[in-house]
Amino acid sequence: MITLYGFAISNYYNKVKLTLLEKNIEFIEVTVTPSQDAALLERSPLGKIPFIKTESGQYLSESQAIVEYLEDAYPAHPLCPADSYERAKTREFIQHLELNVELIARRIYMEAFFGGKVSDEVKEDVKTKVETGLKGLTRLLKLAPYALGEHFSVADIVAWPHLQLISASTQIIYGKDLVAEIIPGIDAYFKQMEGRPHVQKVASDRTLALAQFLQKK
Ligand SMILES: N[C@@H](CCC(=O)N[C@@H](CS)C(=O)NCC(=O)O)C(=O)O
Repeated sequence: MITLYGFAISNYYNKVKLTLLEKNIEFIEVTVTPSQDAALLERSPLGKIPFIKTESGQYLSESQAIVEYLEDAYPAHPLCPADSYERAKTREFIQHLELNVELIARRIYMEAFFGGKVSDEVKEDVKTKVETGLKGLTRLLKLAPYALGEHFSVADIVAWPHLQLISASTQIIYGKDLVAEIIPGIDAYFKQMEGRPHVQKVASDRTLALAQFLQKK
């Protein structure tokens, strides 16, 4: 059985967890926090989560590599289009969202969610770049009704946890939700996604994990 390591408040962890659930792959979860511990670095080269242990006992990190491994190794319940161009378009969407939006917004999470402080310069820089990134994303997004069209795909599995977090963090830091402002129809999309039983499971585990995390602080 696959083992998924990490914690349920992480959007990257939830991307892999939702993939496992939607593909109906059996797995167990082991809570691990990121660290520079030698034993962890053996399994995840930068000490980040999520990472998995495969059924044959091999470790793999980086959520996108994991998702693609799961798609290749467990072809039932496919989450990527069969057509090569459409597959590449799905990857293009994911890379754009992660590199040009999520990784940038991540710089304000420390203040938005974890009681830290971020300078005004960083906040301004993040705002400009996230707005640009989100505007680019709207040129790829279809929301018809899924992220990239008629079919639920890995694009939805990535869009849901990342966009929700970016939406919440920008609301807290800027007093306005940049995601809702720039992507018309995103609230209806979130609601539709939350109608899916596996999304509900990931969301309720996240709520529980967040409450436990805040209690420990
Ligand atoms: N590119 C990585 C990002 C994973 C990531 O940033 N994970 C965060 C938790 S959400 C982490 O481990 N942070 C600790 C660190 O950056 O040292 C992936 O897709 O898996």
